[in-house]
Amino acid sequence: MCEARGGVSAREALGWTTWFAEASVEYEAQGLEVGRVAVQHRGAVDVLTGEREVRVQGVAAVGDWVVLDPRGAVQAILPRTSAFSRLSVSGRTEEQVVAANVDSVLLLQSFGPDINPRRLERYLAAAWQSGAAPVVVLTKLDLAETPAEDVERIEEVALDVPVHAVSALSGEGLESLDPYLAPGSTVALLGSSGVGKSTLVNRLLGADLLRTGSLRDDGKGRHTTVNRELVSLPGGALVIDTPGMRELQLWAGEEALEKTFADVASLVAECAFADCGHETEPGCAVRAALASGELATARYESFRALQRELAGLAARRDAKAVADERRSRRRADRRRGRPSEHG
Ligand SMILES: Nc1nc2c(ncn2[C@@H]2O[C@H](COP(=O)(O)OP(=O)(O)O)[C@@H](O)[C@H]2O)c(=O)[nH]1
Ligand SMILES: [Mg+2]
Ligand SMILES: [Zn+2]
Repeated sequence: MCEARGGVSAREALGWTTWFAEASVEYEAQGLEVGRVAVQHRGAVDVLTGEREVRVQGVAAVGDWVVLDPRGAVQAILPRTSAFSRLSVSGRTEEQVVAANVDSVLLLQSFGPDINPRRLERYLAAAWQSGAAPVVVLTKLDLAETPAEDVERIEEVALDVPVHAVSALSGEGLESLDPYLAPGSTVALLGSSGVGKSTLVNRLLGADLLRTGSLRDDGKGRHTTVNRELVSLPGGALVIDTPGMRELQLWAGEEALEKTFADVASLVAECAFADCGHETEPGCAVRAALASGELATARYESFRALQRELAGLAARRDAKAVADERRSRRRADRRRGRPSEHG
């Protein structure tokens, strides 16, 4: 491995840590090359090894560390430290990893009509599920008409998650992102199309590397980012830009929801009955908080809706697991030349 400035190896500059070194010992002993996925294509990925960039066959997420086989294909994906995922848009009950091995996930909304606490709750749930630290970034501060009120509305649902207001145009507030951009750390930018993800990356890069949407006549950003891509900033951090998502269907569990709604969860814990349905039971802390206005009705309804969504997801995952199991048993029976006993 070639040494770059300050004793940081070319691989460390890509976010390599002892976690990945330990996970790849066996592969490296076989002389196999390891690299980090920078861009995802259909059935192929662009991999940075620190010495070169290669396009190889295989499926992996941006940010993944992968082992390359000698023919130039992905042989293995090293265990992830974190992964921001969504329910696949294919219609199948599958996880789609949007960004892997990320330290912080920056959840972007732009000031003005894009400010949406309900959408943020959804992104926060996905962020808590990822294992990376969530951070909220409100963009286009230069266009904000009521910045203080917008920040307040968002802080109400962000709870202890930090909220930063920035403008990629004027540069205002950008220094507040410095703590997440330490050398070797990876941040992923997530949010609807047009919130200014690519513009922010370009600003941090100090160069117009990523395509951004020029304003259309209707004032909305165009959908321009087609690939998820990982770029290194001059300061040594790695940033994953993602294409805007029209909607984020959750791939998450109950724990992520409880972190997102820690305020609701602590009320639930105060209910007199452990299995309180928050409907008619006496001593219900949730109903009391709704009545006093301590808990906003819209937030509680949002919590219930996401809870139902995740319960539906869990049921679909269970059903799929059963179907998969039955299919693989049938295949094994066929291999043994026996008529299937499993329907
Ligand atoms: N006024 C203003 N416009 C911005 C800012 N950041 C991005 N934009 C504009 O918003 C549009 C969408 O930006 P883009 O970076 O492509 O959004 P993305 O889809 O999230 O990557 C473009 O026209 C940008 O010029 C900002 O801080 N201030
Ligand atoms: Mg973009
Ligand atoms: Zn209750």
